[in-house]
Amino acid sequence: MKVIDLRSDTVTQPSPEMRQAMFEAELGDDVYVEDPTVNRLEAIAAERLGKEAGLMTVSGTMSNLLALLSHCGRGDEVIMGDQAHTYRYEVGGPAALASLTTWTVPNQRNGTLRLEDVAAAIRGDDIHNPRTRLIVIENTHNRMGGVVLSPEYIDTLGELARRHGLKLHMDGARLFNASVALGVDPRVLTRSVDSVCFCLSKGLACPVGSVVCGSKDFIATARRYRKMLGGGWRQAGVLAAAGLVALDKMVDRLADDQRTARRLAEGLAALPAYTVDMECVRTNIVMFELKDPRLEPAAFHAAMKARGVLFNSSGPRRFRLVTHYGIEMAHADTALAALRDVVA
Ligand code: TLP
Repeated sequence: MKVIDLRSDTVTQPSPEMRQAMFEAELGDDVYVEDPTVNRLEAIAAERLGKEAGLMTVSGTMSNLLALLSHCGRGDEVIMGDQAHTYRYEVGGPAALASLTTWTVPNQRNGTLRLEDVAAAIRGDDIHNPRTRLIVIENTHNRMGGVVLSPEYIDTLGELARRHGLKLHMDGARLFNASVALGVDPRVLTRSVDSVCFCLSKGLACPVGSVVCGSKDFIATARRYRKMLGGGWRQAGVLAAAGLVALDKMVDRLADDQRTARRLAEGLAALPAYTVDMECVRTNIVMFELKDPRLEPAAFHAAMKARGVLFNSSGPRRFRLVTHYGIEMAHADTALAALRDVVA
């Protein structure tokens, strides 16, 4: 039985071209900043996002942590969404490793933070308060279902941050999914942020890696913190080589993942056992609820697994499907047939 793995776009396997590039990669010691393949990837990534410099890291989690460490000092406060990956899924790193306090404001259905909520969360100049330093946004927004923040919204938030002397970081783990969905250059989405990271190992299908970008000074600081965290990784060009192929060949195909996700969402919406918020289906993520009260979520999940369809849960009766390189339309149709079958 062919397993249709919709748990995440992190499960993607590198393309044959990536494997070949990894095999042939020119290497050096990246702690000495001498790996030519890593250096090339960092320069190209920074250029694609309109920033001065880039730094390749192990993961999205590490890139976000480096951004928090580099923008903030011990005891400072960061404003982020209550559904942000940095708040929910990064193992408490901001508190445990960066000594930061977090003020969460509610993520709206479209992934935004309301400007008035952010403004109200900024601390006044009072000796009792921690200093607010940073705002974090996420684009696309994972828990809100892969929704996309618009350039206009990001620009307005950027102005608000600057007015209050704050920095703005974008967790752009799936930034290219956002730029493809909007049909805009990624720079349009990053022009108002001080730093941004994106993942190589999600829709771009690399085996490992993320790149964080920002000013030269910011990256110099992040590079020191990366070393401190044990992330100085020597001949990392074997991984960066896949990243170079990804930036060249894997960005445009993200539109296919969007179409496959749409097909899944429309198929689910047509079945009375499920609900899907179609307005939130914008990229490669589909969130749906199991409405049928006869089925226990655990039994439903197990029945789908037995039919070879894997996905993660995202709430008591809420589930997430993620499309990616390796998931074709035919797989979506097979998954839909199974979803129909288990509630028949
Ligand atoms: N997300 C993973 C899980 O951790 C939930 C997934 O399967 O979606 N930012 C965002 C918006 C993410 O979705 C993720 C990974 C990260 C950061 C962290 O990236 P990694 O896994 O490389 O540390």
